[in-house]
Amino acid sequence: MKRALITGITGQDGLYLGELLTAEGYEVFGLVRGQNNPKIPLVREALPEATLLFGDLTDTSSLLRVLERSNPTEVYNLGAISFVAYSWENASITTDVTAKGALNLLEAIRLHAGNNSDGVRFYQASSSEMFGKAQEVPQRETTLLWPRSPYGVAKSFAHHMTINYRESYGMHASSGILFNHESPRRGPEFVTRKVSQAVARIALGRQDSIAMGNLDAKRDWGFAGDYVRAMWLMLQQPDADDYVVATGETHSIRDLLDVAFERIGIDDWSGYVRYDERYERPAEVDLLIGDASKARDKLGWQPTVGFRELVAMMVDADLDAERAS
Ligand code: NDP
Ligand code: GDR
Repeated sequence: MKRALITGITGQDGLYLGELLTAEGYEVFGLVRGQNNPKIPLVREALPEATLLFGDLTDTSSLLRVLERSNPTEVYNLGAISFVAYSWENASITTDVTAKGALNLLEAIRLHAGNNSDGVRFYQASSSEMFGKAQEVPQRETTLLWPRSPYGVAKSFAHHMTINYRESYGMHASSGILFNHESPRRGPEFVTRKVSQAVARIALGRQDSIAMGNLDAKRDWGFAGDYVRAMWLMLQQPDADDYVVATGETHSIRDLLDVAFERIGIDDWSGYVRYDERYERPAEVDLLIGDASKARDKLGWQPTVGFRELVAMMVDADLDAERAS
């Protein structure tokens, strides 16, 4: 039986990946931090067969202990401080977790596996935020990285460190450069979920308006359930590599508002959306659109959920949740 260790199992992607790996017959282990993590019941409900092990990406000895206990054939490093806006206010801890945490895990795997370090396959959750001030449209694996936030800088460090461990020690270490991916499980701080939750509450008369920042930024949004399959496919290849995972379509925050409000029968949302400069960022990433042709050709991966369908799925899920609360 294959054994997988997932860091960040309490997050959006961790839950979808855990479900995929369980369905593929893996024994799943998840790293959970904190002495009383409030998301444990959620993980236990979605992944009743998974074994949860306690540790923290900033504590290498805890990672070594978790590796010994799980003895994984595949390690997926999804753990990170992942909210870009937060990373300016907390640049140092973002660097400790999102950048150095990846190095701690790579090093722990090397120490754990000894001469057999190519026997443990490693996935690093890299990000389109690394492209930042995009130097090419669309962005591909070879596009120059120009991160615009402490989060993007931290992810760029982890991306290069993953490549370095592959080249230095022959580790089967792959980096997935994933563009934004969303779902009803998305954290409420991210713009898609913030909008879907607010729109559901507006539809039910429980909220009057929503405060937003820059509506002109454009993102390549896909469905998280599709994207975790790409992670798994990367680790099934004979050789480790780096892949862009994206839909190849880009939409502005205005487009997101159009589709979300349309779902509740509102064509003109201007009276419901307020500008609030607190949601502006010190440096913005204006345009992201990915070229996933390498993932399509080498992994046979392609997205199954389009933008409109994704937004409708999220608004519908939040309407159900609001009605049930
Ligand atoms: P989430 O923010 O939903 O999940 C992040 C996870 O990291 C949580 O499980 C969190 O645990 C965990 N974590 C935070 N700090 C630590 C720590 N010190 N030690 C161990 N674990 C920690 O992110 P997503 O699921 O959306 O994303 C998964 C990964 O993919 C992240 O690395 C993210 O940066 C990256 N990514 C995401 C994209 C997206 O669009 N979703 C796109 C590209 C990359 P806790 O619940 O305890 O806080
Ligand atoms: P992002 O996602 O920064 O792309 O990072 P987020 O949804 O936070 O922002 C997307 C864009 O929306 C603009 N925006 C707002 N954003 C939020 N959160 N709240 C608002 O009110 C608001 N108004 C406008 C932002 O300025 C931005 O341009 C996500 C995370 O999952 C990262 O971890 C991941 O690596 C990248 O996607 C790819």
